[in-house]
Amino acid sequence: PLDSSAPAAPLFKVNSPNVEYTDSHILSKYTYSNTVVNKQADGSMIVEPVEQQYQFKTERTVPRVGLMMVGLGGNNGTTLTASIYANKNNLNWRTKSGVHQPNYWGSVTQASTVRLGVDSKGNDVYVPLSEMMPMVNPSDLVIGGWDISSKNMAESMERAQVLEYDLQRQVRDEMAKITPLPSIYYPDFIAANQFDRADNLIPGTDKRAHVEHIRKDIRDFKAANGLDKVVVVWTANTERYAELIDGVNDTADNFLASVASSHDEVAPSSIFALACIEEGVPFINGSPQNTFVPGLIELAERERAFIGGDDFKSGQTKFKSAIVDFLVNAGIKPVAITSYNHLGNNDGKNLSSHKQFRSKEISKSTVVDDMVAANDILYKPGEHPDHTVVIKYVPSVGDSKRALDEYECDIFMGGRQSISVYNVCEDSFLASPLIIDLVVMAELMTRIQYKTADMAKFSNFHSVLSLLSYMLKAPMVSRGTPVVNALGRQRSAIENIFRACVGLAPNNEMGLEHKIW
Ligand code: NAI
Ligand code: DG6
Repeated sequence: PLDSSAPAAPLFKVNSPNVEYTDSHILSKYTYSNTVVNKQADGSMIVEPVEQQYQFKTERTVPRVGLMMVGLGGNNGTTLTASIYANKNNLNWRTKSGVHQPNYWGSVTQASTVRLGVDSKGNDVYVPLSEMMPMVNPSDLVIGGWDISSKNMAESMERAQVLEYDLQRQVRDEMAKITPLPSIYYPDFIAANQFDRADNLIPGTDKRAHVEHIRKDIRDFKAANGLDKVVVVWTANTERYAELIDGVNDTADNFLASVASSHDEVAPSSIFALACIEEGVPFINGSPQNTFVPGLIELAERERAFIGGDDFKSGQTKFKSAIVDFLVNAGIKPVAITSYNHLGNNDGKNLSSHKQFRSKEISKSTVVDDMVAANDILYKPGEHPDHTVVIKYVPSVGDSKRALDEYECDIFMGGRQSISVYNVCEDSFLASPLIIDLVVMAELMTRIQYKTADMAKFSNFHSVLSLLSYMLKAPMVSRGTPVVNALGRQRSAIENIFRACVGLAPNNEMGLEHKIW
């Protein structure tokens, strides 16, 4: 008989003296090659290739995982929950264009492949990214969470107007069984126009008591569903920025004291993050606000808890982080990027309020900084393209967001190139697969450890999960680390770290075998 606790057989096994598969772990020895550049006073550079030995240890058994979403009853929460149910039960639904099957398209872990290597004839061999490492199957996620709106998930799904009616009809009974847990509402943090839906609230104003309430919710959910692990994702409304105040949220201890005194500048999202840090549960912020004030980041590092953020990178920004990378690397100089958005869902309604819009404007505007800074032939130090972001609420387009971008570029010999992009997409269909990737990868990171030659024992990766950058508009990185926004580089990081964990060299595009006699 099959042992149900044994890890599933991998699609491929690496045959190398540097890799060992035990019943419980994949162990790899890996040489990390880097290039250290020392700039000299005269402007010249001394460049040294350096190598460091690493060991990686990955737990092979995939645990039973719960996903708890804050904002469960919103467009993303309901779309994702119903879609997972549809995938799990292989539901088909009919529209005027025919019969549709469920899929996980838009998820980099579930619907993309990576080039594993070449076969004996030199042909590329691709495997699903999800097969590179032992990962959670999204259809196995147990879903729960919180919302300030008391509607059950069937009612919320209907309110969202995202999924086709024939699919809604089929998942309705299952969705109706889930009602979000009451949540934390500090009215000042989200738009006043959200007041009407706030009828499912944890009582009181004691912020420390709110943390304890959320911690208990997580423990209860875990116990009730027999879960090994939980990951929490904030997909609730965009909040305004919390003011950064010395003595209030600048250090871990000051932040904890501010929670204890229920300081006004502690946001609901920061309460959730704190509860997760204290429970040792990964917390990911899918919205743009500064949930992770400096004191909270310091606390996560102190507790060695995993955090990630900020703001799902779904349509316009994902495109921008690919096209600007392409333009600048092609030697073309974007001088102005002008981005208009209009959308008619509840996210758009909340963002029609200035302070919440401002949070989104910041996260949407920082995405080209590293690409511009990388090319000092095109840009003088400190020079930056004009970058404008406009968001308007137009109820009649619902979840189908319209994004219009103009890239104005300087080209050869004083020429000009204007590229205009019109992107129409249902926002929740783009964001939902990102939530899957964030959960699948965050959970996986809890099972990978590393060790260098001078370390006595294995350690987890850094608390700030910068590997999640591909899915996030304003990627959070550990202190002193440069932010990478370029989409291609972000994806390479995922692919190559997974390769390292199974003892494979990074993918390169040299293709030497095809370029020599
Ligand atoms: P939504 O407005 O439909 O859903 C948000 C839900 O959060 C609502 O049901 C609301 O009642 C609930 N909520 C508000 N405050 C809460 C709190 N303190 N605790 C629990 N629940 C609370 O919005 P949608 O479209 O689902 O987006 C969610 C978030 O994701 C927004 O902040 C949005 O800006 C962000 N986002 C969405 C993207 C997309 O493509 N859909 C992409 C990038 C970010
Ligand atoms: C208007 O842009 C509303 C926002 O919530 C966005 O739809 C969302 O952040 C996705 O933005 P992007 O730039 O990743 O498509």
